[in-house]
Amino acid sequence: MKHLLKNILLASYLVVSICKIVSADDGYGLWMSCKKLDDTTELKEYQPIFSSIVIEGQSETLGIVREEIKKGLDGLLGTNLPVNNTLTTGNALVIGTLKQSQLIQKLDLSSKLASLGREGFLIKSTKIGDNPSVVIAANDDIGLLYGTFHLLRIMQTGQSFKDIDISSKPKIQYRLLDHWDKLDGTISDQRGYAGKSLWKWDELPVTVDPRYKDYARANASIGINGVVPNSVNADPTLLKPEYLKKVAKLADVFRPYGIRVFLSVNFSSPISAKFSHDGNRKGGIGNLNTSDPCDPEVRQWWKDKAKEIYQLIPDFGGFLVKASSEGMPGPQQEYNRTHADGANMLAEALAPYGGIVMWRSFVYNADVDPDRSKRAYLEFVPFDGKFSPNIFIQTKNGPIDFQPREPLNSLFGAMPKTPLMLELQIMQEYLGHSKHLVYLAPMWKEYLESDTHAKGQGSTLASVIDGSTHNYKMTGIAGVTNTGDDRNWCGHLFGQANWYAFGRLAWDHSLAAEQIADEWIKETLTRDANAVSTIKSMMMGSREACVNYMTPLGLHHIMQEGFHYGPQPSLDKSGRVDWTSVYYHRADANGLGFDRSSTGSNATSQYFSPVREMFDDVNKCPEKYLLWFHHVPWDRKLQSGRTLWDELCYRYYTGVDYVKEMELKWAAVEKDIDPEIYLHVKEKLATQEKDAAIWRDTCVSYFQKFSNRPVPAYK
Ligand code: GCV
Repeated sequence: MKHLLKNILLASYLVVSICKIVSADDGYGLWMSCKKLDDTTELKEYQPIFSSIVIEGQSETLGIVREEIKKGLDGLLGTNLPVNNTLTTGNALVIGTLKQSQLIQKLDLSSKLASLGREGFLIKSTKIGDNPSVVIAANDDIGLLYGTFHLLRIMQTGQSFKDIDISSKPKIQYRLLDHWDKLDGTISDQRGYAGKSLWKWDELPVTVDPRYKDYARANASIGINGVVPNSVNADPTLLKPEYLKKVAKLADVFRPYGIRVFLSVNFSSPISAKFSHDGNRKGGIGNLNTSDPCDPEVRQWWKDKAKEIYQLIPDFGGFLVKASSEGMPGPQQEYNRTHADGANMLAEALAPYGGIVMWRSFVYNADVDPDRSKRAYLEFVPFDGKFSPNIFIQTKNGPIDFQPREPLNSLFGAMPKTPLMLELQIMQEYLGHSKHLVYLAPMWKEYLESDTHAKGQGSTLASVIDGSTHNYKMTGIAGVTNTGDDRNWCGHLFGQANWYAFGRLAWDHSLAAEQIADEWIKETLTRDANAVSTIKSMMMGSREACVNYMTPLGLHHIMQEGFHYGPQPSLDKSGRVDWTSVYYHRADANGLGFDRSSTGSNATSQYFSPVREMFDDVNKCPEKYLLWFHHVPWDRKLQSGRTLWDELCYRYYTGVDYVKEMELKWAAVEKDIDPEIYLHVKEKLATQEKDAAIWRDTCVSYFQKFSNRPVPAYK
């Protein structure tokens, strides 16, 4: 009897465990799992509208549209909908282009579609005959794919189709993900926070990992249309014929999803390997003894290479270049040539095929200018108008390097004749890697809405990069990706929200960070209204909390050298000052902060008036940038009424408190979250709390040595 009872207990334990395993969510499905809607009101509205799907026409992309809409609708509605080529029943969802669909042609949509370009779409409730229907219409199949994903988003987020009439097209033309992946599968400078690279170069082109398709699908669902698969610290090997065949295979997988492949290239590629002297950073795979951009043989080498690439990849996008930066070769030191000389040479090679160059402005040089933040402006602004029309200058949001908070990079607005492409970082290199929950959309919105005043009030960053301020002929945005081969793609489940938000903002920078969070939570985690609002409240303040427990009030770059995770406000072991924390925070007995005003490095002069005067004046400078632009006395009174020292401590403490609140909020939504995801995030939050406290305690005790004041009590 005892034995029997034991067996029954064991059997029930196994059943429960298996059920848990089956129902558990490992995060692989991202925001696209389209689980059955459990809200009966929504089902009641949606089910009768969609009794069949009609798609006229044939193409690889339309095949994907068929696959996605069927899988999505069946998943959400719990149906098994027919997908037809013609209308047979009433109440259909009709998907088609003007070119291929007779049903769409009859609907008088041509004038609306005329303004939507190749990638835009419309979703509209209408009548076909006497039957109420919904249509997705576009000028091109890729527009239909974007429209399909948007329709599923509408349903996943529980919006109504009553009188729906949506027209959407991207505000920015090139919307890219940049990988920092190396050919050996690691990520440049140990930035692999979500495992190794997705690309298995040794298996390609013979074996094509099915995950490439899932990656393309996820990107297409948020409107990404280009991928740079390799690091800007580019290994020239990728330009060898055998590697280009591998790249071509990736391009074949991505193409029907509307995604083009671009490559990071090493400026010294044309040089023979025997002349290279710093491993892959210095080149080369060619047979020349120079990569001087003014040398006719070098120019020909790039033209031949471009021709070879386009024979394999007819829609190849172009080159991304990190030149004369952090040890990467370039036109300057080696050949005494300019950025324009270098970029124009590559642009000339790509132009016949419609390719572009994304030349990065991430440069700094201790020997030339003691304030690193000024360097890009000094090196690039004089060349405005000297770059060929198919060149972008790709520029990081801030003047230093993806810090938790920086003011806007002064280059934006200052190059009216050269399209600037915005480079954001999704990867959280300086914001807790994949260990911290930090929702980045509020930070990106802060930059996008920053007003450069380049052409008067309203010349926001968004209007610079979408081309409206200076009438740029090309527009672009790139995100350094946080994806890797971890099962859940991003290491931290909430890292997915940043990938998602980047794509959504690249498509439409006017979307609110809160709306994007709302969508992502409903698509990924739960549709329970209370839980959605709790999780949203965690996400929305998480970036400010991170700023507070790492680098409040305009502090920056006080993390451990190299690894960029924990705090290191003191000198490193070498005792070197340049480019270490001590150089950036400048703490002394009088106060704290880097004087970049007109009494200091005068970086403020690089901004347009009245931003320049605002940053320059310690009384007017927004406190979030205070220590970025000013060296401020410890006893100076801030807006809160507290002194600088007290406010600094206050911020460090409230930052950590926010993480504790997130833990409580997460515990409160446990019942609404998949158990595997719940535990995963719970553990990450515990690590975040511990490490945020290390930031606080290390920085407060370090700065206290200079302020020589007690740490105030806040509780
Ligand atoms: C790929 C920072 C990062 C480097 C990165 C560099 C860049 O310095 O720490 O890992 O190099 O930016 O953007 O080129």
